[in-house]
Amino acid sequence: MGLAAGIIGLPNVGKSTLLNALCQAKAETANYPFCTIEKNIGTAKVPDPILEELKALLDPKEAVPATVEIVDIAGLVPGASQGAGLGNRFLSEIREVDALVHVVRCFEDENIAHTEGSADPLRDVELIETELALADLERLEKEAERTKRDFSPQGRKLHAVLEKLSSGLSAGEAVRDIPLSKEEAELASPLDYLTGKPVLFVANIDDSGHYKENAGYQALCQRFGPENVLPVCARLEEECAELEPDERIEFLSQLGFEEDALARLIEAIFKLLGLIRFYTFANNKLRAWEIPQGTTAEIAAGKIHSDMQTGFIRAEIIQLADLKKYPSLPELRRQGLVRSEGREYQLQDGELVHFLFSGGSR
Ligand SMILES: Nc1nc2c(ncn2[C@@H]2O[C@H](COP(=O)(O)OP(=O)(O)OP(=O)(O)O)[C@@H](O)[C@H]2O)c(=O)[nH]1
Ligand SMILES: [Mg+2]
Repeated sequence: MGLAAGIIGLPNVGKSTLLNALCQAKAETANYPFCTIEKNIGTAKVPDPILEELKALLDPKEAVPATVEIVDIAGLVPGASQGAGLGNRFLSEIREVDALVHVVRCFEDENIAHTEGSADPLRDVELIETELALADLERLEKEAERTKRDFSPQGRKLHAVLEKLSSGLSAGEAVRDIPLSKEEAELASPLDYLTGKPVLFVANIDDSGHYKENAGYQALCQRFGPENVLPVCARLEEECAELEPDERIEFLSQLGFEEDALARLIEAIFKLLGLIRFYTFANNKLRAWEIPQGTTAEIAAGKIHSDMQTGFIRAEIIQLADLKKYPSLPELRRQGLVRSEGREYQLQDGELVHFLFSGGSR
């Protein structure tokens, strides 16, 4: 599996419902806590305006979007760090993912049980964050114990960073919010800590479509910043997940939804994971590929086929803006708009790439 985002939150808040909406998956959802025990894994197609533009220019037989892996993890409850509700196992599943999508119940529905009695978005977030922080503190203690006899200069530096993380966490900060120098981050690997992973909040709102007036959504925005909170009505999105994209948008707009919340969310998860896209066009097939930012051309070629990595010669790079002016490869070449790059070149988001490798080109 490549980079993956994990859906976390209290039990019965709509995590599996959201996975089904995002990935057209068939995870079991039910109106009782701990419906999910075994994690569900899905793949979401990343909506992509550049792919659409390339499709219009190149007229391929097939166009395949990039994807992102999403894992729906069992609900956490207070005490999870001490093993409550199978907490330890679920926490270790959270440890395996690279970013967190934290679902917060902001919908009113007296028929849907809430493990804490009633929904209170900020308190609910804090319950989860406290469990994650406690698990991190435990890990920090183990790490400090394991390395306590390392008196080398590196060892001393590591002790100092662990101390810094530990006092930050004890004061209620998440590891991701504790400023670390590059050297400190390399020593302590903050991404290995649950509160060190990048996070996005999903306000699961009711199906009225008026999310701006939803008090829970507003409270989350005020606390975490509107750029980090996305409103979605998971149940409604799940219901229309199997419609054709155009029908879905029309259905939602009739209900008063002004924007495609699901598309915005998938794009936000993609960015949260630090992914970018490059495109290939070969054998009449246009395809978007997801790679971590900073991936070299050689490694990117290997994503398509291992032979292309081992036999890598060079990558020819075309920009969408140039393709719009000259929509044919020979013409682009004549205009000097096909750039050649070697194996160490780091691909940039949105580039159309043609790989040359011993034994072929693609
Ligand atoms: N009214 C309303 N109900 C919802 C919404 N989203 C989910 N639900 C309902 O809430 C219940 C729980 O949903 P799930 O998706 O199973 O919740 P979960 O967070 O995966 O729960 P666990 O796996 O038990 O932790 C189901 O009955 C859903 O239909 C929503 O936006 N509005
Ligand atoms: Mg579930």
